[in-house]
Amino acid sequence: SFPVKTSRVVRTVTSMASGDEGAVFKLSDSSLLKIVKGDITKWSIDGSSDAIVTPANERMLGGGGADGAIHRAAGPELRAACYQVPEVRPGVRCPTGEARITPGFSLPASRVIHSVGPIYDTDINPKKSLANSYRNSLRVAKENNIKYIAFPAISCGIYGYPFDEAAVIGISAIKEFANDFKEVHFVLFADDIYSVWVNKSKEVLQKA
Ligand code: AR6
Repeated sequence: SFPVKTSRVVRTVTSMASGDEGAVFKLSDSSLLKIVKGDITKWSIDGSSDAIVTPANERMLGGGGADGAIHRAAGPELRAACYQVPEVRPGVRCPTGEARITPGFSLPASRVIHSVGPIYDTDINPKKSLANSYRNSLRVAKENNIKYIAFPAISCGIYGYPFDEAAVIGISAIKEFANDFKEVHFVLFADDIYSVWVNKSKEVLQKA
């Protein structure tokens, strides 16, 4: 599922093939959830109906973590496109729990969906905010005819969300949109998060 465009990507494919192929679950008769280890900036299925989700902040002009990596890989046009997104109040382009869409520019994926998860320690209702972040990302994707979408573990890095609870919320939200996508992927950077996601998917979904 990773595009073979540069030597860096080839290495990703090689390590995937020699190690873990990921885990596949059924969302519906016509759609799958795939959980893979990897770098979401490299992900694409067809470059036209696919999108990656970036775990953004409310300003939406880039940052660290996955969002920083995505902005670097997309190139400066992504920040320029984000800058054009209207502010809903000073310094806020995307309130927590909401989502916005831009082109992917130099990324292999066609679009980027910017969504803001909760800061776990300060959000009044982090469960609700995280569920909203997933649901609104999926809703925006659906409205834009996206058929393949990849998520990272939103809020599970800098924003400090506990992995177990985040996994259940993410997987359950995706299940609500079971008929709207051909494939939904989680592209997870680290072994510990990957294991939590696979185990929680076994609880919430059927193995494909
Ligand atoms: N591919 C996939 N997953 C990644 C990648 C990657 N290339 N890089 C990191 N991760 P984080 P948050 C994982 O911190 O907690 C930014 O500054 C990472 O290991 O990226 O929602 C934004 O601008 C972790 O499991 O997002 C916001 O200010 C997961 O992605 C803030 O961070 C999410 O970690 C958002 O924090």
